[in-house]
Amino acid sequence: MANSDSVSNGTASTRPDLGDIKTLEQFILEQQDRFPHSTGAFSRLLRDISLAAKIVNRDMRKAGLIDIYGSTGETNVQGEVQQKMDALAHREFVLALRRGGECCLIGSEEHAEAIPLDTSSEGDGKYIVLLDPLDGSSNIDVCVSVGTIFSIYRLPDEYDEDEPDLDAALQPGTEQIAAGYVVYGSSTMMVYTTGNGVNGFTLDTSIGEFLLSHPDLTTPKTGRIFSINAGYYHSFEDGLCDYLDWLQEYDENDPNRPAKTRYIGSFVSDFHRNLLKGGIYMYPATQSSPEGKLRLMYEANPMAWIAEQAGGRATDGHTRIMEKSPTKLHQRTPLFIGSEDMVRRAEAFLQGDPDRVAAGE
Ligand code: FDP
Repeated sequence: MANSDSVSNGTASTRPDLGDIKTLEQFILEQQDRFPHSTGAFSRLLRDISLAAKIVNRDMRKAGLIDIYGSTGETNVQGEVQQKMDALAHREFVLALRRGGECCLIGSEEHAEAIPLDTSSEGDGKYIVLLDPLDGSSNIDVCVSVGTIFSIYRLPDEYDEDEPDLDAALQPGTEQIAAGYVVYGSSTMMVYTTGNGVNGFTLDTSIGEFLLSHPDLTTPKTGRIFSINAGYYHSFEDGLCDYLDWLQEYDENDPNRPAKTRYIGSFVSDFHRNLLKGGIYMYPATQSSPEGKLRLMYEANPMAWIAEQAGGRATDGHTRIMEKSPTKLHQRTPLFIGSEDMVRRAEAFLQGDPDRVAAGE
């Protein structure tokens, strides 16, 4: 965005005028115009998602003032304590998608089964949305950034949109038609891809619009940041411990070592920072989470596609994330995601062949 707010003497001095800004909605419509037979249904679906994100953002900004901190006293399908904001965010996204009518099936971290939506009145109901309504929610009560992750699939032809079953949602990540996230941080940003690059939009709360602020986002090929919960070090496999040791070694020929640890414990926020600055986020198998902790369908797949579209890489250490065949909605996977060279090197260590990637290249 040309002429965006510049900061001088500690104050925002210029504001973009109308000629410089592009709203998310305008951007989506421009993209839609590229497809002559488009019905607009997909554009409306993205609008519904962005509307829910704005409402979640509004509620979250008031979290300390109204009674939405803390847990609901329930556990979700994964056995994790459900926060009030988890439940609220889930409800807002389901409501927005139900009202919009373009989505026939929702899979949410906060619901054991996929949720079929009545598509008889509004919209075409041709889309499936999988989402983590509020990722990193254990951080909410302490004012740390959290996020929403979403992944969109088309309902395969063999399914009826009036009675879609869960199997319709069990598609590999390569079948996604859009993927994105919203980070509710120092500012609120929505980042998404439809397979044609990655674009980021910052919420201007004064006008209630997401504005294009990060067009054609790309991630550095390598970086200096690694994000992992090192508290589990003793339960990591040897190859991973070796990689972590390697990252922390000093090498006069490698400006990226020793690397820096940055771990918020909020996947969206850790991913977003690494995407912009260059780095790797890792959540491997551990003793307590032998299949990894993150969910394949609504955490790993959408972020994997964004990473790849930005020039990065995402694997479980052996297999490309987007090629994994899902067998259940809440399936977990180990995840190594971020700058291409860093993920490749992690894979080389995990596969017992660290010299495959030459040091310092
Ligand atoms: P949370 O449980 O707070 O929702 O996806 C789950 C997640 O957070 C990620 O956002 C985060 O990176 C990870 O779990 C943190 O797990 P650890 O506390 O085990 O590090």
